[in-house]
Amino acid sequence: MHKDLEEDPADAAARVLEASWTGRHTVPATGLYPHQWSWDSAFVAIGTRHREPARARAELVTLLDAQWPDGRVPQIVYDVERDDDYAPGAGFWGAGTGAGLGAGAPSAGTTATGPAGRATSGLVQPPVHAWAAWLVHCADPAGSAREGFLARVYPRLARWHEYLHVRRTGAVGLPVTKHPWETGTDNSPLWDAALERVPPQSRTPVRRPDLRHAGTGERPGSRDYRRYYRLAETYRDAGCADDVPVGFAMVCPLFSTLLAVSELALARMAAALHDGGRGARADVHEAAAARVVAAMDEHLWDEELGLYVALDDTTGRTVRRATVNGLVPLLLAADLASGTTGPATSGRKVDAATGTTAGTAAGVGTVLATGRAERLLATLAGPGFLGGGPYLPSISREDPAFDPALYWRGPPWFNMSWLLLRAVQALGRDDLAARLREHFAVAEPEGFPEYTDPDTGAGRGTRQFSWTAALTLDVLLSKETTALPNPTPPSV
Ligand code: 2M8
Repeated sequence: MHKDLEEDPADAAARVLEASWTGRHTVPATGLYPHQWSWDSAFVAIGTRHREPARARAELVTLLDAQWPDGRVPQIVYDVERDDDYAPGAGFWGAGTGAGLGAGAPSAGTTATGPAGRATSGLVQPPVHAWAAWLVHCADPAGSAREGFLARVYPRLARWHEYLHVRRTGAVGLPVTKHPWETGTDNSPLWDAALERVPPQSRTPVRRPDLRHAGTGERPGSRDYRRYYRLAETYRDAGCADDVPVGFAMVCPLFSTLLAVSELALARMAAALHDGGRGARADVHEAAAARVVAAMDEHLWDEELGLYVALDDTTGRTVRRATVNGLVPLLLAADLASGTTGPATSGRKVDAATGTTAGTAAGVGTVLATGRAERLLATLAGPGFLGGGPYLPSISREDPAFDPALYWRGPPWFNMSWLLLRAVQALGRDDLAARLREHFAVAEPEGFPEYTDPDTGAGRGTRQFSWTAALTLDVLLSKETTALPNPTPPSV
């Protein structure tokens, strides 16, 4: 396009989202990912809320309409018309045929069943939804109130978290993922050792329509895919019941952090709904968040690496790899419960200037243990991450698996830059915030790629990727400096 005719980046981002909107939800990418994905929709709503708040609300409501009776929010809600374009498809889960798990099969023993009439995967994804719902509400409180949005989504989100707390909590009191697809960071080296134990054979033939849209050097290999299928088959054949071991049970610091932030978002919603006499209890959610963070602090912290690591719930051993997943807990270093960057009114105190925490009382606002925030900031600024190149890599440049092109094994992702941006903004670290914003400056020129090269910022994976566009829109338009802001006052 001629320079004079160049589009405003926010308009360009909004156009990507418009093009991927199906009328009920937004697809992550029209070619590679033609269905509704769980955490993608949450990130999409965070961006869409600025220009189309009603659409952002609809995005989340559509996803929650596919919630299973047991409370889980599925990884994928299939568009059965496009079942050949992505694998595994709805048929794999027995859905779309009217007889399978994702189509509301009758319950047998511990077998879980999907929502009637909806074709879904039986897996889940990281619980960023309640946080997204709160941000969506804050952007347009009047529209949200008109639609009764909070009252509509709060009970479903609370049941989703309850599913994670009750059915998915492992030996150390943290949520367990049953498949790399559940972590959202599928190909991360954090899952390598556990995946090695899974036989690389599946009964279902592996189809790879994804390779029509991205290079083989950018996507997981065929051996990994056979293991992915094998694991998914095992879980499916056990009726997606969570008391049957499937051979993969991993605790992830990213997943756990998002659960804690989302619990605090539920606490904000409960407080907002309380006036309406709906009986929602903020203190219950705050206590749940505090429990998750205390368990992370006790079981996932790696003093030598200076960040949080994953844990194999089967062996009880940590996976000592430095990845961006382990930096995301920095979100919990600011006082999220009060919605300010000042010291917490309860719990551990944070020094807003240094980001350090002090005190050890189990609190609900600022919850990371003493000194952790400072260490995390140093690791983020250090040679493995922002100190080693212009953009935030998905794993440390010092990790032996670091690969600048391979999906989740090096390339920077925009959702990770966004999560860390929110964290450092709340801690008043404008220097690091400016560094993270640089990633969003390449989004529009590179065609809103799925991820980028860590050194040049060149686009990788698919293009016109929805969460890249949505989070770019948020970075351009949001004035919030905390993860859990207060609702925008009506303009006069
Ligand atoms: C990627 O994961 C899917 C499986 O869920 C895949 O590789 O086919 C991941 O990047 C995941 O985080 C994302 O939600 C999904 C859709 O964008 O794609």
